[in-house]
Amino acid sequence: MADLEIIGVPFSNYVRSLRMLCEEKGVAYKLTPSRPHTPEVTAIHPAGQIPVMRHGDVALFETKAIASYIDKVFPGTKFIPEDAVGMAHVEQWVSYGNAKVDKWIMREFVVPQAFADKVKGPDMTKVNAAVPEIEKCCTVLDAAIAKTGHLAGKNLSFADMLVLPMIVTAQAFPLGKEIVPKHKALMAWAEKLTGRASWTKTAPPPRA
Ligand SMILES: N[C@@H](CCC(=O)N[C@@H](CS)C(=O)NCC(=O)O)C(=O)O
Repeated sequence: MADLEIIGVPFSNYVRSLRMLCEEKGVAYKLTPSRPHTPEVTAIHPAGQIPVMRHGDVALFETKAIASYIDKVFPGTKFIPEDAVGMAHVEQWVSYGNAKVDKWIMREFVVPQAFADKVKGPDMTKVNAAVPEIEKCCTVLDAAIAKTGHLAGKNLSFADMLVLPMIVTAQAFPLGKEIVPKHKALMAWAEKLTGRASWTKTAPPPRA
């Protein structure tokens, strides 16, 4: 079988989610650490976002589409179930992760702080406005996880792998460190999953 290539910088949460899936399935892959909007990325993603993927003649963009492809094409444990309900639950939590968790934690909270103007500092009006929304996300995730220990059904799925990096990243910032630990099931889930080899093996190198 052709080599699987995941294209995108290792500190992207979405890149990490796909790498976790490969590690969990035991799928060998090559990581090409390209930034968004570079030629090798725009050749595949019309909006220049990472991650993108190549596998033989197949080129794909959008994390969930890539994950579905990898999970179906390669042997090993399925992290997106094949039954209708199981599959829909994974889809549901991936959509929620993208629409709400990524929006409020990454776009409205982490990015304004991590990439703040060095002189002016972060736009704390924007950051503070995200706080109640992050609280809501954590409450929703906590309630779902409290039922089975995972987001979708009782087993580890790609939905867990998509959301985990976002929840961990939130805690790298003081307000996130206050909010997330108030949610006990969510914290226990994060602690358990960050102990897995799929997490430790996909740690990005320290930023230069
Ligand atoms: N919906 C996309 C989102 C991917 C995404 O937001 N990637 C970020 C890096 S983590 C990116 O490429 N940002 C640059 C941009 O949006 O222009 C997916 O699921 O793959």
